[in-house]
Amino acid sequence: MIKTKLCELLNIEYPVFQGGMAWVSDAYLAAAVSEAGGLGIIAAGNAPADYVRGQIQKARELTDRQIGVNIMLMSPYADEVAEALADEKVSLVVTGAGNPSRYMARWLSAGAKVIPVVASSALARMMERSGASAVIAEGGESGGHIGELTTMALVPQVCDAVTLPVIAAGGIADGRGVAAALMLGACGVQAGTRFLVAKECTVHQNYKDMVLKAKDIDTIATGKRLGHPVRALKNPFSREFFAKEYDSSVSNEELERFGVGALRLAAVEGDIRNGSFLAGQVSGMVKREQTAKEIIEEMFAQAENILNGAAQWVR
Ligand code: TUI
Repeated sequence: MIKTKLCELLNIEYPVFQGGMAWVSDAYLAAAVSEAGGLGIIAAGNAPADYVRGQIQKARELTDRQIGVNIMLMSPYADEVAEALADEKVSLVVTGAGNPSRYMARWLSAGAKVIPVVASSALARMMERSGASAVIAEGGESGGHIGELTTMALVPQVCDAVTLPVIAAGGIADGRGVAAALMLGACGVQAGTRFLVAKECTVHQNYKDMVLKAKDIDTIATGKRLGHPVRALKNPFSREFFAKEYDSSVSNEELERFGVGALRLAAVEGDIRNGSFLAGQVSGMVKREQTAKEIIEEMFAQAENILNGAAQWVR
């Protein structure tokens, strides 16, 4: 059994978070992951507060276990979602894609634990001072909005920068990734792409099939020119975005407009040409649709095996 301080902090059996994926991580997936002993997370993404409230209520009907909610700070609805999370007494708030300082006091006074995603040790330190319970150090191998550093470089530096528990994210899809993350100093992991193909995940089947068929080199990071790089599977949409980005005759406004609605097209419509299929570099090693329980149990059995065998290398 693998037990870390994250298990105690959050009263979970396995130190694993299911990543809050916009348009993908709904109440059904989050409840399945929490029921399986991990920490399920609902993603607010770019949705308004009413949608988020609905998902929280649904999740509370599906499970008595704790569920987190991920607030995407670049969302135009971030203010109203932040207030809704306090109002709904969400016990665990995960933040992404920005600095959540302006909301921290409100969430903490509502009794929430706050676990921000950080892409640098500077933000990790700031979050420690602001009262975060832990931080998620997410490397650029991950799907979706990404920072500059890789997981391998970021996690140990964040571990050195703070005394808080650190959760590693980006590039982790199986027990090897879990074991490696623990060796880097993390006390848990967050996985998105692997849970995207969970049987309980309600995303369009075409999205799952694209991940299941992907090879190691099948993701691409676009949007660097706009200041918010995003990793997605290669398809006509992401290739065209990439081409436009390097075309100086295309304005930033035109580029922004081109991306609007593409996440919904991928997740809801399964539009394999025009959708933006956010997924991590580990897509190439995600080969099977399994239940959330199977995914977690397999990941941690493998990690335990590896860690048990590791002493063979030490003389
Ligand atoms: O947030 C994510 N991944 C996401 S959000 C998302 S929705 C979206 N849609 C279209 C365009 C952009 C986003 C899809 N995937 N991951 C967490 C994450 N947070 N990765 C990197 C960061 C981050 C970056 C900078 C967190 C904090 C930060 O701080 C900046 C600052 O102001 O200090």
